[in-house]
Amino acid sequence: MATERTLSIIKPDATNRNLTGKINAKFEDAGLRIIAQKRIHLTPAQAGQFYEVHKERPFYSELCEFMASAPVVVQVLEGENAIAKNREVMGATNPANADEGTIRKEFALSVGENSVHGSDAPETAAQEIAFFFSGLELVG
Ligand code: RTP
Ligand code: MG
Repeated sequence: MATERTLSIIKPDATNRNLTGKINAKFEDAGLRIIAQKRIHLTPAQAGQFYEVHKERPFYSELCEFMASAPVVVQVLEGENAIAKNREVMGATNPANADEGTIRKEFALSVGENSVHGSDAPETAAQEIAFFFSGLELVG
């Protein structure tokens, strides 16, 4: 098994409800190490750039507006199979379909306001990490 890094975002619905610590505990309990973390308030344009791959999807403008509506916590998680493991801990995109014990089952409000983002593949993880962090900020 390979040690991987993945980009995680604690979204506005979760920072608004002071859930950062509870969400981080789930990552750490699953063996994911938080090797970089910062709280930022995205502009709609920055959110749009981050989610560029979704720009043709019907929910794109709603998603960008939501991601810029309040601060987010961006972080890099490291561990064995970190990308898949993080997605397992997050649960399904729509909380109605998420398994018991997952972040989205416990905390998400809706398919849009679903508390967390996680990269979906090694290439996107590398791009998304570089979007928010310099190499010096990653302390493994
Ligand atoms: P993420 O990228 O945030 O980790 O989530 P994901 O892979 O599970 O979902 P994805 O299909 O990549 O969608 C990105 C985010 O867009 C919002 N969304 N809204 N209203 C809708 O039908 C809808 N579908 C997706 C969610 O916030 C989702 O996480
Ligand atoms: Mg995705």
